[in-house]
Amino acid sequence: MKGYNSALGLALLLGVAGISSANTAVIDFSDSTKTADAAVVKNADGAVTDVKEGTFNAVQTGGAAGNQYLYLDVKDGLFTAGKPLYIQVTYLDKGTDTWQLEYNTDSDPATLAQPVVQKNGTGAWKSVTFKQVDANLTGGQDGKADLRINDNADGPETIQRVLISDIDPQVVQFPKVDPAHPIVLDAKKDTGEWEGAMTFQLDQKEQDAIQPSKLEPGTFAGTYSYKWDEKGLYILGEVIDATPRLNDAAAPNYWNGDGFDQYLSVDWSDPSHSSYIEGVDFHVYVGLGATPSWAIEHADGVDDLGAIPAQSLAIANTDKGYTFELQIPWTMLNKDLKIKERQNIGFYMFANNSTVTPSAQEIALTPYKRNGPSGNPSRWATVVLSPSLKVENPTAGE
Ligand SMILES: [Ca+2]
Ligand SMILES: [Ca+2]
Ligand SMILES: [Ca+2]
Ligand SMILES: [Ca+2]
Repeated sequence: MKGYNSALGLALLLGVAGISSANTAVIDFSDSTKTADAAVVKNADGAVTDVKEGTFNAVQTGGAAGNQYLYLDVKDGLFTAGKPLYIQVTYLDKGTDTWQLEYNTDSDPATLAQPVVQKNGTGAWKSVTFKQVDANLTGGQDGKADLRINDNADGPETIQRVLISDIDPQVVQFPKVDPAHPIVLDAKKDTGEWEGAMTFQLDQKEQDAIQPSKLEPGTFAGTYSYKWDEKGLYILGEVIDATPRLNDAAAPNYWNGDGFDQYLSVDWSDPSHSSYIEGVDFHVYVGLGATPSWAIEHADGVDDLGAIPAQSLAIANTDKGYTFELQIPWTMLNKDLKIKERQNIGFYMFANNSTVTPSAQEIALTPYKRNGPSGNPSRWATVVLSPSLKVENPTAGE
């Protein structure tokens, strides 16, 4: 979690998107005055102990077979089955063992929420926000619990807070391009051009969708900044890469090497839809090899667009990797598309790294720990296209 405040995220969505009713339950072991509509269930295999880590109170699971759970009961009827449910868990990244979230659905009272969390022993508090679209919290677990943290009996988990909401606590805004400082695609960050942008910092092993992560500290990291205007979506990538621009993937599979995947849904009225709708949902493969190239996957297939034209991309090698500025024109996705201020879009991305030739997607860093975004918009996050020129919470990522 990098400077990201979930309460602010909720406030932003309420204020910016005008959604008037959010239901949220929270159990906060660090500040019990914030606990609402959720309680621990003391089953025999869920005997947690109170602990203090730094200045934060938390609970710790047993860590061994027979006592490996933290069970939670959410207020009955608070959440409607079939709507997206967001479950944000704040945990201590201590040890290199694993844990997983299990929640009540109609088919299984202990359905696994992907992904299983792999810890990396940094000793820092981290958070992960699961998005599930099949939850039905009917108290199907022991003691009428609705969900549980399973420490996988491979070492205990220290949990500070669990927040459950039917709106995304991670919602972020992309600011609008400042007409006084237009974005010039020249692979240079000029004064004012990218000021106030939404920025994702990707440099952690736990951000890697491919686990166990091959990320070696210092060899690959990226800062990806976003703005928008009526013409398109703008992306600045400042990438550290010890093996820069390795991408010789055969068309159209430009995701299979250095570059990035950009997922976009331009009608986000239903964040739970789980297959692509033509004209709405897109997966842009951006390859940043010697000849940068792109392709768009959509409901009806994949269009190979070949080399990225100069009016859409500028890229330059740097002493540590590469820097690029890219515009994805809205009309490239859908020729009739009219994007409006304050509208929500569905969003997901991977920053891809290859260290080998022929190139491969060996590392895929993402701000959102929601596996399986390809072909499935229900795994994507919500972004507000803000009329502001500057975002209030300029960094996100877990
Ligand atoms: Ca309940
Ligand atoms: Ca564990
Ligand atoms: Ca520039
Ligand atoms: Ca590379």
